[in-house]
Amino acid sequence: MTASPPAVRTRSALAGVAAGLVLVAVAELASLLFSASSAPFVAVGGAFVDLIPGALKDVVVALFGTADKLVLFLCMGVVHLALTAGIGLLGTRRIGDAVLALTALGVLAAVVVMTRPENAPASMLPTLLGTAVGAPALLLLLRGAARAREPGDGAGRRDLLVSGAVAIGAVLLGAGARVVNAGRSAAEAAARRFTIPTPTAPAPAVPASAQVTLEGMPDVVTTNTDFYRIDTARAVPRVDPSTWSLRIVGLVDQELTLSFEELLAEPAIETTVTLTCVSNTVGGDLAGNARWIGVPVRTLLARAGVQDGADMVLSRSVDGFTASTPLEALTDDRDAILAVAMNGEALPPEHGYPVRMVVPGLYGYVSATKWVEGLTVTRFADATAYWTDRGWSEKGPIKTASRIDVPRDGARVRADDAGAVTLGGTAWAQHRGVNGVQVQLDDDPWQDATLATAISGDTWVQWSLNWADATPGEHTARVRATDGTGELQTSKVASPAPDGASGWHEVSFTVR
Ligand SMILES: Nc1nc2c(c(=O)[nH]1)N[C@H]1C(S)=C(S)[C@@H](COP(=O)(O)O)O[C@H]1N2
Ligand SMILES: [Mo]
Repeated sequence: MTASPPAVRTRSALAGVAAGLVLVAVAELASLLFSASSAPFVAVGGAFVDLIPGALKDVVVALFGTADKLVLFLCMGVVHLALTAGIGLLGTRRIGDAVLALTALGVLAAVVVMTRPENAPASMLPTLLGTAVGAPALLLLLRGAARAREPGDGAGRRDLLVSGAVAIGAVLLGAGARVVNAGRSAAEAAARRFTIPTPTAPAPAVPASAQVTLEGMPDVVTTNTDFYRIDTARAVPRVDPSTWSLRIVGLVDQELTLSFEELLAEPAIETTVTLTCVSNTVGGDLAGNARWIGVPVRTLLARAGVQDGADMVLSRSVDGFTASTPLEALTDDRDAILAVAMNGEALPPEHGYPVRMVVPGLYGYVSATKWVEGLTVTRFADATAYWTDRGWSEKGPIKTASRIDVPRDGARVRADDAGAVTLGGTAWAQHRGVNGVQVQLDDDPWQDATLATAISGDTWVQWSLNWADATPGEHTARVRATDGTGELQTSKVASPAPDGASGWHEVSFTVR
């Protein structure tokens, strides 16, 4: 009896599926030894959710409601089955090609896992391990499937059974690991749960008019998942709040140590503050705006009693990072806080859980210490911080900046029915506020943009400009802002080092 090619194909496809399941199952199992977030299933799903456009997300949520995650995972499962069956089919011609393809898929998944905000390079290991087991498994299973070609080989059916058994075993093992992992994630989340203090001074609600409603505009309050992340940590520090404490030392009358519970018992305030990274380039997106709840630094410093001669506070993170903040910025009326909550939730681990500093008006590298555990009251003359030791400026007030978000550089846009094109963007000059934004189209005179409602002088402001008679063809738009003191944003082009980029942001676009 001669096995027909369709039989070979079925067996090869099943071999691919089985090996693909082995890959995922081993990776899920291995991730139990690492962090729950190093499991490929959730990481790839998260990356996928980040990639799909907001409009599509809305449709999915509208259709499936709270089952949206389940739908996502089912879709991923189907795509995974189709891909690995295809890889198995590749093996009917050359087994080596199929093994290579599965390896490539595994490595790609590992890279996706690593790029998740909560992960570090080491989190690739479970997926790589899964690939290291899945690829040889595919080789063996495909060899078995190929034997079905040979006449009179009764082993063919046995190989089909082997593939099936491997697939079922992998599903059971993987599902078991997934359940344990999900439980662990939930436990980790529960451990981070604490009663967020009710602010004695809540921030005023963010008015709807702070958001420019224009396709492509960023959210005026950045979600925690969209918030940019910058730090020197190779792996996100995991801090246990039950053993965490904050020590205030240096030029103080009495040193102070506060446990997390004691910090939470202090009167807290709520502020909306836009953080910005000094590394942000002109037009870049290393800025984010959030509502923070925390304890004013000045009340704790006052209790410790700052001595004469001090002009700086060196904040230190559990991972050794330090920032030098001018004492004045922590004691004046700008509401610098030790934040414990971000947009109504405990700080996400990658944004400093359990406690970070938030200081309006200063770049992050001199003020926004995450996982903070120590404040040393000192002098600029006596101590230096992490980035100052690496050539960055000792002080880092945020420079006035403005950005065109819509249209994107290089975009092709269609004028609306009235022949108009609307431009939109963001401007910031934290703690000075933004007085105005102007836009220049090609070589036309500068026009005043319409400012959306400002949340406060410590946050960014969105703007829009209706270009009523947009002409088809290539155009350039340029933007500049004026800060709350009336000073125009400088046109002088500077790169980020040593104290922040400057210059006017410009985009080119085509009107069709
Ligand atoms: N512990 C620690 N805190 C840190 C840093 C860091 O490297 N380590 N980077 C700072 C820098 S440069 C910036 S811009 C902000 C970014 O905060 P975010 O990641 O929450 O956006 O964190 C600051 N706090
Ligand atoms: Mo930064």
